[in-house]
Amino acid sequence: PAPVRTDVPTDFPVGFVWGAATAAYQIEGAAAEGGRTPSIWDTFSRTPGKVRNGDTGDIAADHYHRYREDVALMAELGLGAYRFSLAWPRIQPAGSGPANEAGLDFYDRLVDELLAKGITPVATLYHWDLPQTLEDAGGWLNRDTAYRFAEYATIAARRLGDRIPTWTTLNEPWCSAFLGYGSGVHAPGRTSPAEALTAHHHLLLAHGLGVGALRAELPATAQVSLTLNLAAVRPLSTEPADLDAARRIDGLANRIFLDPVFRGSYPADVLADTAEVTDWAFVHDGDLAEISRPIDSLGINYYTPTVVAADDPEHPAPRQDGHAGELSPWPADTGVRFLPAEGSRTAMGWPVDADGLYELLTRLRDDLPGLPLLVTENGAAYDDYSDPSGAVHDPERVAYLHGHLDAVRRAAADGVPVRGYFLWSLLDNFEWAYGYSKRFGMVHVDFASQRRTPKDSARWYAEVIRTGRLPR
Ligand code: PNW
Repeated sequence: PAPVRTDVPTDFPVGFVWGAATAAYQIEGAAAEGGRTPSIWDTFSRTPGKVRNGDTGDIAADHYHRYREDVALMAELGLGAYRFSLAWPRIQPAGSGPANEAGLDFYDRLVDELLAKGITPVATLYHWDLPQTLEDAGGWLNRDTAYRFAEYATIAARRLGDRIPTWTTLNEPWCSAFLGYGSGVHAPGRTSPAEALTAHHHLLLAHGLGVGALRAELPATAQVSLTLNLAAVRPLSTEPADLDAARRIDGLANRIFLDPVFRGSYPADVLADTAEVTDWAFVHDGDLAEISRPIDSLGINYYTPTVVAADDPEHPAPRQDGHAGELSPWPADTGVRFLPAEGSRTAMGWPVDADGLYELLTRLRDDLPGLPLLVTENGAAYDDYSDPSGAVHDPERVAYLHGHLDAVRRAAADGVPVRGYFLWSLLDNFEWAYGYSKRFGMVHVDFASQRRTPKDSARWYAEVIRTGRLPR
């Protein structure tokens, strides 16, 4: 390869972190090894009809046994950082009480392997795999789960905190609350708007208590963060009714998280919009002070924008968002129609629209001045194809990444303090309710042989990392 010139500026800010992301249940496998107990996703994936083809994470990408090979792959691609999640049921199998040394040992080995290759570990404490024992006690409807989470955070930080510089409490609590308790397409598969809001608040409480627990254990230099899948909400038109639809969804998707975490209060309009669903009595005195403990950065996951319009009274929308047959995840009758953005679709059916990422980043620059941002997930599912030589081609993923990295570059140039980018995902993996039918990896996994093959997108990304530039 041509030597990289260091005398000319790159496209991205100095010190920009180039990474890739995964999550424990989606890649580890070894579901019954090393003292791990079942999580709500083991239970859910075993419930007929919940996951496509009856797929489970029992084996997944077998990362638990192949982590050395996977870290070697990351090093070959030149990754500066690796975002992964810790499995609570590995580290604290009963969901409370004693730590499981064998579980901690696995992450110990993984972290040491990363550090030996010069890759910075970025750990997420909770990427949806709640110990089933805690679900049996009420799961996220039980306030006590938030306190159990803080205990688990303490255990993890005590053992790994000397070597992991960046910690994230929760990944996408919107999905845990509203897909887990609203539409029911994620574990634990419940369908109650009131429960979704209860779970939402207890997840935020867990975040706040978790931040406190982490700060008490970690060195002062450690970074503590939260990852949200904020919606890039775009009204269909500037008609007042469409703008109001956008306000409602912005409230239920974004401000319902950002206001408590960064301002210490729930938005008044969201409380009003959900008044028929709940009286919010689950919010106790002192909770918002806990939830709004300062954090060092915000992680955002972005895939596609959310285009909304006022419901048409002539043609009222059913309680659905275009996901045929699914209940709405929204916790109130929103009176909103969800429309697809223009543009091509990924294999998930999600429209490709990189401007949404630019819009989201600049909005956060304006609303939360000075807060460092990380794109903790961005990427796309596509069917890839291999040629007779065994090479795996994924031109649509390359185009998707190019467009979205350009949006990050533009945002940084326009003053957004965006400090890094984590591609979702390093490996093809268990895509939740879609099982193994959707491939998000830049590295192909043959789930029969567990053979890894970097796709064209991986080579493309490695070159972007090496040069700090997008190809012209
Ligand atoms: C995120 N939605 O999930 C997760 O953090 C990853 O684990 C996942 O593999 C990735 O995005 C791709 O799906 C989401 O329906 C799942 O709005 C569903 C939604 C959003 C994010």
